[in-house]
Formats: sequence, C-alpha cells, structure tokens
Amino acid sequence: MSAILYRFDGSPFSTKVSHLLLLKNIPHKWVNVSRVMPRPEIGEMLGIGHRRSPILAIGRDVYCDTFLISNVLERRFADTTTYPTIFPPKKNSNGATSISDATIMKLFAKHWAEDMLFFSVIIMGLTQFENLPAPFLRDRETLIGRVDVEKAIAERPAATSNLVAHLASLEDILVDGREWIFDTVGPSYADVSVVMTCRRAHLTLGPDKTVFNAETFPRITEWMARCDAHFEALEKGYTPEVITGDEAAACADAAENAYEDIETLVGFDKADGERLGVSVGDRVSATCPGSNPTEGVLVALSREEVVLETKGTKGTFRCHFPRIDLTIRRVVS
Ligand SMILES: N[C@@H](CCC(=O)N[C@@H](CS)C(=O)NCC(=O)O)C(=O)O
Repeated sequence: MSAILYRFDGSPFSTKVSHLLLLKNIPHKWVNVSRVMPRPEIGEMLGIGHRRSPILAIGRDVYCDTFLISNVLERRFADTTTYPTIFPPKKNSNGATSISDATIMKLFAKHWAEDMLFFSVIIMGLTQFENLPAPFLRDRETLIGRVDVEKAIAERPAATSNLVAHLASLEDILVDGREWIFDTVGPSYADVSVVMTCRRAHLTLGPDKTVFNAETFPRITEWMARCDAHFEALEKGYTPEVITGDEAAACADAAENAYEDIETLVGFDKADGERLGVSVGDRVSATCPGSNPTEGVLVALSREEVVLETKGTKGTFRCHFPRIDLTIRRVVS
C-alpha cells in the first residue's frame, strides 16, 4: 500500500506530512499542485472543494487536513515494526505511547503551534505582504480577508515581540536538556509540527536575525538543528516519484483495496447526526476553517471524522475530514 501526497513547494504543511511519511517509512508519491487556485487535480478530478494543502490519497480514500492525516497514517500503517509510530514512547518508559499522551501531542501541535503560532502570530502578524506577488496575495485574500499592507507593516515589530513571548515557552520546555519536545525516544508528531512552524517564522522574519539565534534561544536553536539533521538524513534516503493528477487517478483505479472499511472504522454517530440534522445518504457540505466547501453524499460520521462520497472526472472518491471546527450542512436543492 502506498500514499499520494498532493502538495506544493514552499507549503509548510506539505513539508509536515512529507516528514511524517518519512518518519513512518511509508512509500509515497507526490502530485505537485499550483500554489494558487484553481487546482484541477483536486477540484475537477476528485470532486473535492477543500483548498487547504496538502491532502493525502490512499486508493480512493482522500484525507484532508494534517490533523486527520496523522490519525490515518497510524490507522492505515499500524504495523509499527515496518512503519514506526509518529508518537514514539517517552525515554525510560516501558512500552508504547498511550492514546492520552498521543492526544496531548496532537492538541499541543494544533492549538499552540499551528492555530496560534503559525496562523495568528506568523502568517497574520509577520508576513511581508508588501513583497508578495500580486496574484498570490489576491488568491490568499480570498482566505484571510483583505490585507491592509500599511497597517501590517506598522504592527510587525509588536508581532515579532509576541513571537518571542511565545517562543519563550518552547525554550522553557527544552530547558531541561531533552532532545525532543515530549522527551520521546525520537522526534514525534509534535517536533514535526513545531519545527515546521519555527522554520516558517525564521523564513518570514527574513533579515531580522534577533530571534532565532543561539544567544536569544539556545535550546530552540540546538533543537531546530537536530530536527533539520534528522529530516535531511531521511530525505536523502527516499526521493518520492512525482506523478501527474491523471497518473494519481490511475493509481486509485489500480489500488487493491479501493476503500477503507469506513462503516466499521468511522460508522455513524446517531446522536451527532441528529444534532446536525444529517443522515447517511444525505447530500451535505463540509468546510474546514478558512477553506472552501466540499459537497458530497454523507457516508460516515463519528466524533472524530466525517466521510463524504465525492464525484470528480476521475470517478468516485471518499473524502475524509476531521470533525474539530468543521462545518457540516445538509445541502438543500
Ligand atoms: N489545518 C490545515 C492547514 C493547512 C494550511 O493552511 N495549508 C496552507 C499551505 S501550507 C494552505 O492551505 N494555504 C492555502 C492554499 O494552499 O490554498 C491542515 O492542517 O492541513
């Protein structure tokens, strides 16, 4: 079984999933999509409206959002001898990481590193909007709203100061000399997610070298170098083949098990279906925050995941989303 990552160069979340695939030793290919809309390999071919990058396909199952993708990698590649876990155990512990600890890692990564640091502090506070090519800025304004460039420039020093205040907590986490954020035997999901955020902050700050240096944040500087060395070594060992959207669809046709056993794995949460006013077989739309809706037929709904059947020019697919912050609506025709 192999996976196909729809991604683009310069997308930190794409790098995040690339690194998770490498950590887990999962064979995979890449479909390179455009940095801006439209992305026909996803919208037209798979019938998926979601526009956040990356997405991951395995057979005819397509997984959106890296929070869900992390669960799915562990679910679909469960044999940890061949596919090491992305939630490794703590040093000096006996046995595997519990669901409780893995969940804390995921929430720390999502709510602190991604939603807070990546989006609020870095993307909204530090992006040098004045240097972005106009078509790119216009495209991203459809997601984040109109940007007041003068205001953004004026507020940047305060945003940098806020970044430093947030990074002080990360420095404190690392101050006891631990190698990895959760003191695990190797890098975990949390390290992958937090380092992609720090790398983006470093890049976004451009010539400002006052934040990421060994004097201001000695532990963070060492930890980032450790992460880079680890992932560069993994990247040297595996170069994903780059294929087209057409070729990716042909892989879906050829997949031995076209679909996961969704009815058993995800099922249907009746109480939640009632809250949302939806049932299996309904036409619904699912929208992640800051994304476009995906429309399809509801196949499964749990507290963690929702699955819609979508139709694109390359056939029928099952599109999976994480439930956290997802908007689900019945489509009234
Ligand atoms: N919560 C999403 C966030 C992904 C995300 O924001 N990706 C950026 C690219 S790194 C994006 O979608 N940008 C707009 C776009 O690609 O159209 C996830 O974890 O997958």
